[in-house]
Amino acid sequence: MIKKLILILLILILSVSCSSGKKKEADSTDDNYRVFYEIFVGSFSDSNADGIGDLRGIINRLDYLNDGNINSTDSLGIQGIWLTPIFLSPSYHKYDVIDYYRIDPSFGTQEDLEELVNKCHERNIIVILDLALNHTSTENEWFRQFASAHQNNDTGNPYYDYYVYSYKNEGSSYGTFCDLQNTDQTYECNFSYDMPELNFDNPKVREEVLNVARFYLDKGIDGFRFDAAKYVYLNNTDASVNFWKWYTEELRKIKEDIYLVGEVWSGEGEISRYQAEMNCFNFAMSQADGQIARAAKSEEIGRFTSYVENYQKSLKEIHDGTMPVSFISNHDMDRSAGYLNVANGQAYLAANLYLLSPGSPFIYYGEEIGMKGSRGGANTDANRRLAMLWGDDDTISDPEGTTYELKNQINGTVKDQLSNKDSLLKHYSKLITIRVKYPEIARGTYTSMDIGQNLGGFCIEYNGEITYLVHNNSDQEITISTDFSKLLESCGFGEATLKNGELRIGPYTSAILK
Ligand code: ACG
Repeated sequence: MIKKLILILLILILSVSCSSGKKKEADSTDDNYRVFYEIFVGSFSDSNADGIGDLRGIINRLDYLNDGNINSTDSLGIQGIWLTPIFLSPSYHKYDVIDYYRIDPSFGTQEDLEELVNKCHERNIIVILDLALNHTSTENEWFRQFASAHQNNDTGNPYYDYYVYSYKNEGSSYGTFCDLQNTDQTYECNFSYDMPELNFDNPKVREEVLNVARFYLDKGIDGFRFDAAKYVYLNNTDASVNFWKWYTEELRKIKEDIYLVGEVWSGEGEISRYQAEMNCFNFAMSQADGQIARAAKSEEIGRFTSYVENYQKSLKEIHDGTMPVSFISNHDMDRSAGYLNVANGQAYLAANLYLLSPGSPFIYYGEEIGMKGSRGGANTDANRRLAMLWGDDDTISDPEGTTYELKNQINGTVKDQLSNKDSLLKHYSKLITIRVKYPEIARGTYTSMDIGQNLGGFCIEYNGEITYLVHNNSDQEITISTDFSKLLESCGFGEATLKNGELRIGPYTSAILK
């Protein structure tokens, strides 16, 4: 009996001491103003030792992505995941789909997807799928039927009009056409001969693509990234936009709060045409010559802040519900650690510039550890999609065709960075915690402030309150006299302090103030 009592007492003492650390707090975000994380599925984490990343690998890494505690410093805290295509496909990138209703066996099963989605929802992470609907694989049953119908002149075959075709002698005023074997016809193939383009004038094709989305929404998927959105009617923006208007309206009827983001990789004028229907990636922010990198490399900060202000304003004019979608890089781009220095702090400020900004920013997997990878002389996209550098026993390996050398990875692995409190990874984790703590960062109205020297920032208005955000985009500490009354947070390569009306702000560092 006494032994039992001692045991109970011991358990009580232990549980009290365990809960006396930092309080576990869940993220209560209930809208789509979230931080997303793009996972190139085949390169992220491998659960079955075949070297290829898979859905179960992602499930195994959920604690790394978001352990359910917004204060956790060992977890990133992302609130949404974009999975690059996961359906049956002959390629490693899977943008050419054979069957939209089958998960590629190298990635797992429908049950794995359901489990992943359920486990994500338990942690308040939403999941969006990449829908490459503009084209399929030539191995897709729809295309096989289409090809055979044309070869046999079987115009009664229901698949005869599933793809865009033309006659060889007619030529085309737009796009690329490939010869359809054993016929006098060609089919539209803008990306590759084995990626034929669907015919969206055909109501049956429209019904097919709607059914695909419906199927995955029924499984609990929260939204989609639309691949190659401007190609559905290439060089006919009116027709393309009309298609997306119809499609997104249908999807919203199924799920009102769906998260939709279109990939319209063009100049801002063309992108803006699509933004009345859905969010669109803001390409002007991305890559070496984009807004983020230029500001992080100490170019005039005022140019960046006015850009953010004007972009938000212009979006509000197009459609109030559409949000900015900032990012530095994705799987089609050279990784940012190739042009933003991690060791001197530039990469820290770059993270501030897009994660402390309005809307729903996207982090490309590996960005948070300064992973490198660029097309290089071999000119291959595989180098931009290298195996995640876990630094543990993950059996993930690089995709086929990779030529990038491991010795170039100078910024360390996840394991290295988790044990270094000043690492880029810890910085990303802290930034997301701050973003969740101050809802005005994602949702407020930004007005640019020009403070002078290399200090620039915003006055953010939200629910009748004002918060200030200041960035130092130089490699020097800056001190100024100010009227700010309180320093709420600082984050970056250095520290910030506010004393007796004097704001000191470290190199490549940002401050949130009242
Ligand atoms: C998507 C996917 C991509 C995928 C496909 C095909 C489409 O993300 O992984 O490729 O399913 C174009 C398309 C995009 C497409 C990329 C790869 N991305 O628009 O939809 O190609 C210019 C053009 C863009 C072009 C871009 C890159 O305008 O249309 O993207 O170049 O080629 C400034 C300008 C901007 C200009 C850029 C760059 O920003 O404003 O207009 O963009 O500079 O110069 C899949 C595989 C690939 C494979 C392919 C066949 O992933 O590896 O190669 O299939």
